[in-house]
Amino acid sequence: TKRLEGKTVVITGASSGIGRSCAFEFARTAPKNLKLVLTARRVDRLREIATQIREEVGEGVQVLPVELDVSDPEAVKGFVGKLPEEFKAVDVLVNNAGLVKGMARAPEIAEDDINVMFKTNVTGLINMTQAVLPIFKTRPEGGAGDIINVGSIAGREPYAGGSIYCATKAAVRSFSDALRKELIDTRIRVMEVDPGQVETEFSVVRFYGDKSKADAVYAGCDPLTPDDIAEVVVFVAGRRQNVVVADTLIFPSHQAGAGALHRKT
Ligand code: NDP
Ligand code: 8X3
Repeated sequence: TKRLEGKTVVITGASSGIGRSCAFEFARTAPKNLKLVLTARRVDRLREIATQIREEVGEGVQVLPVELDVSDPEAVKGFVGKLPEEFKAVDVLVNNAGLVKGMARAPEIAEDDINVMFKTNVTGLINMTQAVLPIFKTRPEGGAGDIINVGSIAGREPYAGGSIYCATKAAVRSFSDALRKELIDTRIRVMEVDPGQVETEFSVVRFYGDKSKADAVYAGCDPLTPDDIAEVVVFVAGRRQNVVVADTLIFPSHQAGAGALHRKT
């Protein structure tokens, strides 16, 4: 869509899965004039993605890979200041970086896992939002720009073995809903995209690198692909400025809730 032309889009967690797909989908949708700031900890991967995007859509999209750990508050505070001048006028922030660790139940949940989930999925997302909002607020009518937060079905329907992850995604939901109210007198849009089951590195990370445990999550299922979610993210960003797709929930056809999965045997 032409509406995205000329925009500067920042994506967190762009090195894999949904964030990576969002980078490609924005580039495909606005191949003539777009600036993409791709962030994650694995900057080598971001560089490869930048090359692949250039090969696919050409030079009309400027891609800047930036190493950023969203769970590091100082790094996030410094992020906007360090952006090259031509990438500073951020229009869209996709808060996608996030992770789950383990399936442990209380009182067996490892402190490190609790902390990393909260400081990435919640504090990281809040800090990124606070880093970018001052740019949005410089624009007319109280400000303009898009915050797109990747939540989860897990934030709406908590499940046993996911208490911390679910709590982090419920926090994303509360923060998004409160922020939308705080910004009601602006043109800043706060939009939440909540996926169900998507096959990415998510489960490999959950099971500490155990690929066979990760594969078992999707056995007998036909999960969403990260591109499916990226299409929704780019769709919401591409609506007319007065249209706020505040909330979305996306399942594959065999899913109807966090624990409601039909498996083919
Ligand atoms: P992936 O594991 O494939 O991707 C996660 C991304 O987050 C990676 O690019 C990773 O980059 C990044 N990330 C993790 N920690 C940090 C950090 N501290 N700082 C910066 N980036 C970080 O999983 P998904 O694509 O599935 O996950 C993306 C989002 O989607 C998450 O918020 C997840 O909770 C959510 N989600 C996923 C679902 C699913 O079923 N897959 C369903 C619902 C929601 P790097 O390691 O290079 O830093
Ligand atoms: C990921 C969905 O239900 O596997 O956010 O936790 S779930």
